[in-house]
Amino acid sequence: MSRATLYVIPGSHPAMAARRMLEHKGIDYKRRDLMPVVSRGVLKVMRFPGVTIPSLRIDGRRITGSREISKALDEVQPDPPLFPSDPAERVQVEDAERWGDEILQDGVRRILWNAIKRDRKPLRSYLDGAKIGVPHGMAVATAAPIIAAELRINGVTDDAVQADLAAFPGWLDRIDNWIEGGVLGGEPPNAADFQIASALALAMTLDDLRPVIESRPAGRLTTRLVPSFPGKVPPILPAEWLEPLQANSEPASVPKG
Ligand SMILES: N[C@@H](CCC(=O)N[C@@H](CS)C(=O)NCC(=O)O)C(=O)O
Repeated sequence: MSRATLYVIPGSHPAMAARRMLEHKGIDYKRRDLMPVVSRGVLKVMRFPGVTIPSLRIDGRRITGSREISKALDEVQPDPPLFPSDPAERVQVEDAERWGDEILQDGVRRILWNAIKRDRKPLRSYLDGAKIGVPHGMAVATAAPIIAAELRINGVTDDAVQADLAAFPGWLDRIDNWIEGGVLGGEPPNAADFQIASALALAMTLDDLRPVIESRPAGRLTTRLVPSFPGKVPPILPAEWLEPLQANSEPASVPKG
C-alpha cells in the first residue's frame, strides 16, 4: 500500500487533476493545502524537484508537476492505467495531456487571475474545504500581495487574457474533436482526460465561461470526471472580451416554415 501526500493550492486545476488521478487509482493520500507563492518556499524547503503545485510525495519519491505525477502513478500502481498500452494511442494521449498542461491550463489560470484582479471577494469561494491554517476571511483580506505576485508570475496582462478568450472556442472544438476521435472520453479515463477536465472544471467556476462549456461534449466530460470544483466568480469580464465566445455558442439557425 503506497503512502502519499499531495501538496495543493485551493483552486489549483492541475492539483485537481492529481487528486482525481489518485482517487481513480484508489491510492489513499493526505492532502496538504498551501497558499500560493508561500507554496514555493515550502516545496523548496521540502526538497521537491520544482516549486509548483501539484507536488506529490509517494513511497519516499518527491515528484513535481501534473504530467510527471501521471507517469509516476502508473509506475507505482499500473491499474487502472492512465496511458494506453498501444504505442500510437499512447502518443496521442501524451500529446493531448501536454496541450492540456501547456496551453489550456495556462490560459484558464490567466483568465481566473484576471477576474480575481477585478474583484477579490470570490477568492473565498475557492477556499471551501481547504485547511490553510488561517481563517479564510483573513486570507482573502490579506491576499493583495499574493494576487500581485500571481499576476506577474503568470503573465496575466489584459492583452494575454483577451487573446485567451478569443482562442477559447477553438480550444473547445479541439477537445470535442478529441472526444469524437476517442482520444478523450473513453474508459478508463486517461491522464489527458483528467488534465483537460480539471482545467475546464476551473473555467466552469466562472459564470462568464460556464454557459459556453457545459452543454458541449467537453462540458459533459468535465462534469463526469470532476463533479465538484469549489469556487464561483459572478460575471465580471468585459463584455467585448466575451464576444468571440458568444458568437460560438449561438445555436445553429434553424430555417423556419
Ligand atoms: N504546469 C505545471 C505547473 C503548475 C502550476 O503553475 N501550478 C500553480 C498552481 S495552479 C502554482 O504552483 N502556483 C503557485 C505559484 O506559482 O506560486 C503542472 O501542471 O504541474
